[in-house]
Amino acid sequence: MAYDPSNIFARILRGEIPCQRLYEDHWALAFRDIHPQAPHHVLVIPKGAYVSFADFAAEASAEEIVGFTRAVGLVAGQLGLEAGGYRLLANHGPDSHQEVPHYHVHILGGRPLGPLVLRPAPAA
Ligand code: DGP
Repeated sequence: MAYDPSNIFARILRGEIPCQRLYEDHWALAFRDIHPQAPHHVLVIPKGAYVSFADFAAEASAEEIVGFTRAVGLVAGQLGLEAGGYRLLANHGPDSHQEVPHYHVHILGGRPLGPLVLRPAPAA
């Protein structure tokens, strides 16, 4: 799938749309999810143009992968989530219900999240 530069996170990166920014460095931008599912629900996105995790894992440079991963860890730490714990989630493709085609990691935390529960499969 080709990268669509008009996606909403690309527009946030270009400053065309506001966000509740928590962290930014050379590799990543972190901001609060517009529909929070937990007391802390933050999205961390790479600065580079990658559609999803699969694209990032295959195409990003080692520096980008390290820089981005460190940024995710830094943000989780800055939010004070290390002791209590947090969940990382990245959706890839239609079965995952990925909505925004720019790679992003969700950081979820701030309360006990319970086990990961998915919707049951629709009846055949
Ligand atoms: P996903 O399903 O993994 O693609 O999650 C996309 C998330 O992005 C979803 O939780 C809602 C969030 N989101 C969508 N549009 C915006 C926006 O304009 N601003 C912010 N802050 N979050 C957004």
